[in-house]
Amino acid sequence: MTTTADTTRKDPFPFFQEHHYDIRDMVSRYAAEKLAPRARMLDETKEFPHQTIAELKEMGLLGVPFPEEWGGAGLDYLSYVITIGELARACGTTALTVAAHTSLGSNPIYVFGTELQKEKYLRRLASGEILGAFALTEPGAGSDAGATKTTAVRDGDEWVLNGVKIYCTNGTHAGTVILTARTGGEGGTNGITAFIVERDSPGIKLGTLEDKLGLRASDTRELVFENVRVPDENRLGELGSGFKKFMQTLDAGRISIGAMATGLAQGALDVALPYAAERSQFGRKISAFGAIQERLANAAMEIHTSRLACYHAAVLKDQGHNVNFVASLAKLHASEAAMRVIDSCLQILGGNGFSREYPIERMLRDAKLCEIGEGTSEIQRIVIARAMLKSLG
Ligand code: COS
Repeated sequence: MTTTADTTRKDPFPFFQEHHYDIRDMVSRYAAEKLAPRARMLDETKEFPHQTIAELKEMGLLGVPFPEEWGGAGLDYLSYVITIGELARACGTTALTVAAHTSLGSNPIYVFGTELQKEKYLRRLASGEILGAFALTEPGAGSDAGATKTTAVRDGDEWVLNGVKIYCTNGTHAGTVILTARTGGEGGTNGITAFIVERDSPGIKLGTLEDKLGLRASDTRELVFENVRVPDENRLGELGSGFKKFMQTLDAGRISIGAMATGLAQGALDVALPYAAERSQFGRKISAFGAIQERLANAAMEIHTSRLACYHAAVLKDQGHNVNFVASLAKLHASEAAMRVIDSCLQILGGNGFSREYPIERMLRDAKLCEIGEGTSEIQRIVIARAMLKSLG
């Protein structure tokens, strides 16, 4: 079957270096051969993809943007964003699992961690020995991330954590959880500190495992912290700096959610394009109808602009720029475009698109998360508008 995978692989990007083409080809091939055939089963059984994670570990894809000295692949953020896009093209669950592990569960330790924390945790995370999770959201602190109620109270050389975190991706299977807790003050974001907690620490209880619309085999878990003791050496950064560290982490993470949305949209077009070229109605291939051509062209345009926005943000991040504004732009555009593209591709297939025999209905369900996770579209618009207003001085 001819797919747009072949077309895009030939497309050169002016800012790609050889290793970007290499990783794109490697992940794309792996995703088409191994992930695509498993994706429906994962969606139906909701079974966490342990086998896939083991394979990704072997391929060095669980620590793409981290230096080799810390167990990573020694590549850049653009390589990581390319990886997430190609994984999502075949399996959204796998892409989200890797994204949460890498940019949320591991990157804060790489960026903000002490040498000891990197030695103890980053090496194992980046090599894929353990998975990482990130716990920010609470029942009363969703978009309003600063409303964190989880507390950390100092007791000698330790901190005692109490609280409830929800929607922790990889929460069940992670080796470490990076979380925020209130360490002082009655409110406000300056009383929040970040900690690295070992997932099997006494006092961590597994709460609800979410049953979701999409990304059904991705592990989304409530974690309950009851008098969990964490050594002060596991505090990630200065006291009171946790909110800002998490915001910076999300700035980078949002690029990968944009890439995931783009990959899902590409995955839908990969199915709809050859379908339109092969399917006949009224004595003609449906690709001969203007209505179908318009859908195909719009899908290609939206995917192209989404991909460029995500790659642009990733390159700026690799160059050391603040990506707050461009990451939100990329995520917002790519996630909303993905919903339009996948819906349109589903429409091209008509009844077949609505059927579970084809993967597009799953991609539509999976893509919805990209408009919500790591900050809703409403939050992205707040971030973008505030950045523009701030630039006025
Ligand atoms: N990088 C560094 N610092 C940041 C920052 C960023 N991206 N965003 C905000 N800050 C700083 C601000 O500069 C401010 O610093 P000062 O106190 O020194 O002035 C502080 O953090 C508080 O910022 P702000 O007043 O903007 O906080 P708000 O409570 O208004 O919240 C939003 C800001 C809405 C952007 C934030 O709550 C958010 O991103 N919410 C969505 C959370 C989310 O994505 N959840 C999904 C989790 S996925 S597991």
